[in-house]
Amino acid sequence: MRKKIIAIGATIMLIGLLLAGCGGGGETGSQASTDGTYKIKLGSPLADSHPGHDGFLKFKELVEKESNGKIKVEYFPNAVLGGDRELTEAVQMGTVTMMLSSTSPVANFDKSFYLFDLPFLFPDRETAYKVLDGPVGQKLLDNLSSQGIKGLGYWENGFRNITNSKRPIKKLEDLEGLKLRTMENKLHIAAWKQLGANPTPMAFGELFTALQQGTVDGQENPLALIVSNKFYEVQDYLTLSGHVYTPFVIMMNKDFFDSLPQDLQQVVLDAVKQAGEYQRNLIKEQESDNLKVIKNAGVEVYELPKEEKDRMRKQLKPVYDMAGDMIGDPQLVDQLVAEVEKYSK
Ligand code: KDG
Repeated sequence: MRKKIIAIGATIMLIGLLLAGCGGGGETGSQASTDGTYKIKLGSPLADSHPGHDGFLKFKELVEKESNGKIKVEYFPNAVLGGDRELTEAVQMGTVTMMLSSTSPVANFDKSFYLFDLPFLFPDRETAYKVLDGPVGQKLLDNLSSQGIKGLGYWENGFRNITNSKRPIKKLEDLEGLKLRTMENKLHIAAWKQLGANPTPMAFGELFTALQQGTVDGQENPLALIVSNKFYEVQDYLTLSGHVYTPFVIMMNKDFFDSLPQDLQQVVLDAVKQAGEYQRNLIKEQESDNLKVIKNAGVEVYELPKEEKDRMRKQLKPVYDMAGDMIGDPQLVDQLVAEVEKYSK
């Protein structure tokens, strides 16, 4: 009997050790270890061929150097720890310390994030940067704290473009009935319905297979993701529509961030900012090469004319009207629109 109890005890201890080693539930908040160092378990849903990966390598290098080795970053790219939703939940629980997500699925955690899902909002990426790095962007980051998340900053996902394997999309009517994968976001779904498409929300991790098997006709994403996840290999047409600008938001477990001494908090914030500038530049630099990769693979490429963008914007009026209610803060929408106007002059 005694032997049996000892064996059970040893098994429980072993499971505990394994869980701790895997960054399991016991690691919530991951405060300082006994030697005063901190470990950031960093998960990225991006492929290691995406500039977001270079951004995280830069973040790791900066944080480890500037903290004089007091912070160590253990980095897991290629969605090995999960996609946007799983990683956001893991960061809330503290089983993952830090991650990146498109802002659109984050609206399921804090509805103010629907703000960036308004189609044709930003005229160019410079305006987007100014708004994101200004008071409106900061307000949204602060809103995450009620979810147990510290919002650290924004990097670039980018302007989204439509790909599909049915037909060229040159005008609004061409979208009619197109089975289009969207992010899991009510505003995106409403917008695509309003434009006549048949939106199918789906996790990003399932998308390549869905396109390959024809479960959906198409999808929409920035060029960097179309290339790094090889969607161009299973799609025939690309329309440069730039219909919405999606940022990436960098998030950290709030208890972990709060447990850092102030100087190390600043090291983390500065590294996110610096690595973000680096990542934004890489995306810009690689844009024309990405387009070449897509064209060379035999994909037909179209530029959506301005008149068609204007027609789509007009068609989307009911969606803009309902956005205020979805976001639950009409003043914030007004502030955003005013900032966009101010910066885009
Ligand atoms: O790994 C990519 C994901 O982070 C995802 O957010 C990208 O924009 C995206 C999408 O379409 O899901």
